[in-house]
Amino acid sequence: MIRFNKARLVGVRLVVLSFVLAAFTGLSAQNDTTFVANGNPIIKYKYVGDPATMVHDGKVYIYGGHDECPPPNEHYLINEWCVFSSPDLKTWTEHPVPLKAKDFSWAKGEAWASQVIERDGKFYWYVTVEHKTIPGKSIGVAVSDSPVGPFKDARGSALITNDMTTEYTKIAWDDIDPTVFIDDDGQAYLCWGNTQCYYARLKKNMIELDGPIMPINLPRYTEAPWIHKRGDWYYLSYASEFPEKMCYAMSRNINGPWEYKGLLNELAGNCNTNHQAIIEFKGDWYMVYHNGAINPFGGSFRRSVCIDRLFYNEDGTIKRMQMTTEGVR
Ligand code: FUB
Repeated sequence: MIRFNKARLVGVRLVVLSFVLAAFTGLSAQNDTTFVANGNPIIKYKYVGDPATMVHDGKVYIYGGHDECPPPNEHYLINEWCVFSSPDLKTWTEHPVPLKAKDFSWAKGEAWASQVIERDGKFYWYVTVEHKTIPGKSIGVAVSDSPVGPFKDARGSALITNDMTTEYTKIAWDDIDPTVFIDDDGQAYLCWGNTQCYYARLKKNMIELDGPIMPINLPRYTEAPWIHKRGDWYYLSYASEFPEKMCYAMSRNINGPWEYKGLLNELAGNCNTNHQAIIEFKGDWYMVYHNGAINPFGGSFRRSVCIDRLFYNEDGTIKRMQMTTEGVR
């Protein structure tokens, strides 16, 4: 039998209370908070989903949405995005909340998936939000001089709205989950979509499209595209079916054709989405994703960020990732 003395009980209650406060009260991080990851999930004091990663100046940055839906409710309640940085994937710092969905004056709210990229010393954050006047989800872009913000709306209007893609699908939630990629020749691309995957060129200013929206047809595509490059291969990983598994395709050209290569990750534990990001850091490759593993409230709408190693075969294909509770360090 486990015996708690009074002081220990007070300590346990304080931990539980701070978790509940961080997770469900809508209180935003105000100061830097440093913690050491102890296996997966790496962030245990609040729920964060849809991790997007960036490596910059020797540090890994994770950007994700703060899942705030209190149990027993089961829906997305995400008002703000969070940012975490680490020099070694072990010691992490959460920085003050750098961006909220309502920082976009034209948005109703709903901070869904996003990604940050650096260009010429500025950081561009592509986000999914619900538009106030154009029904459906939209993609906006915010900018900052620092990877940890604060970020501000870079355009004053949405970059992508639902009415721009109705020739491909009539649903209101297809324009979500932006991923951004800058090719070796400096050309930037935005790729996104639910049900249908889209991509378009971005101008050098990173805040305007530079050409038409084009479809990418991928087998059993659901959402969450992520583009990365290794050697001469381009990789497009994505969530497939529902509940989601991660799949991927490869190409020698960013414009395709994309060849489907199969499963990258099985269903994430206790969560119907998986939302991956892939990075190379200090010579090793990692997949950052979410699951619903935190007891007792974790689940599809209270998600947690995990990191595991990714390994390639000689021919450039990727080995099936193994999700672990031990994590990477
Ligand atoms: O966080 C809301 C949605 O859940 C994201 O946009 C999808 O990728 C899924 O993870």
